[in-house]
Amino acid sequence: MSEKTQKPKILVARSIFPDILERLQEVAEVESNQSDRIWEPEALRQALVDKDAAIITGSEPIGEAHLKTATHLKIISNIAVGYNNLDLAALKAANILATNTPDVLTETTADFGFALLMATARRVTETEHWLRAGHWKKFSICDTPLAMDIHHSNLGIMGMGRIGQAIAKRASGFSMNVMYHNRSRLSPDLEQECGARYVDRDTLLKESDHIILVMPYTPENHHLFGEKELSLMKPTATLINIARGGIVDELALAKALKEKRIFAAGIDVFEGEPTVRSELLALSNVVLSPHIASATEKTRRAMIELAIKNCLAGLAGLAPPNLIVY
Ligand code: 8YV
Repeated sequence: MSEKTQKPKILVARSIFPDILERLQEVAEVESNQSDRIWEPEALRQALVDKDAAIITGSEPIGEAHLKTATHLKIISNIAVGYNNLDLAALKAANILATNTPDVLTETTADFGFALLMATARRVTETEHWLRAGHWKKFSICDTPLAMDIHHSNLGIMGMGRIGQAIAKRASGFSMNVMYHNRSRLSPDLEQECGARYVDRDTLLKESDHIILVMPYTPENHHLFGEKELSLMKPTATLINIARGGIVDELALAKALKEKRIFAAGIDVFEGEPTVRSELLALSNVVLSPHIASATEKTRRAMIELAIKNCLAGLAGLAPPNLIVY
């Protein structure tokens, strides 16, 4: 705490809506980053030295090196549901709480997953580029870029948490046959509610017409989708990733797309984001988006509000609503 003001010192690592920042400034001494500059690890370490709390995003990795000099730090509040940017063992060792922002982004993220799936399978962006490039000279029944169907197709959901379940519910409106794979199986009631059946991973890979990745990124599933997994997919299948870039071996994916061993991919998250591999940029059968699955104003506001609520609760010695248990 700052002795002069008795207000807690909080780092807000990325730009947030000015009205929300102003409200936070009434109760805290805030170091903000409204210019959204990218943090070098050392600059982030220094910024944390005198802070009681930090509100960060998935783009700010926090590890032991940041924490050893952050002697006042009580809580790290992530503006994200995913928290693979946090070294939980280091946080635990330093007795620092961590929180995330689940629920408020579930439906928005599921909407986008579906949008990306549809854009990819129906070649929405690719055909728009084709039109803009002046290739549309005549109407043609079969000499037009032809797509893959969504309705009555097999959807495979990898990761059946809140977002996976929300995607499954949307799929029933398209009469899709939904299968899922997850660390643990849902209860029979929940499976019925989602209209989804549990299958092993290879069955999902082999039988799906569209696969969507929505599982958390952990060291165990790093490059889980590589050469071997892609080779099990149908040549007509699409792969959609709204989880984390590191789950897919991007070079293997680019090769499979180039050689038309799978039909297309829709990718919202990248291993080295915001840098996107030239191998992916060069392809037309991939829809690329800049990590925007949760990016509606309403949802981003809700995520920031929740991150602040978590942060202030932790600072007040109360249990934050979205404490990450480790
Ligand atoms: C975040 C996300 O906006 O919540 C997540 O895990 O991937 C996105 O909704 C992004 O990670 C910024 O923190």
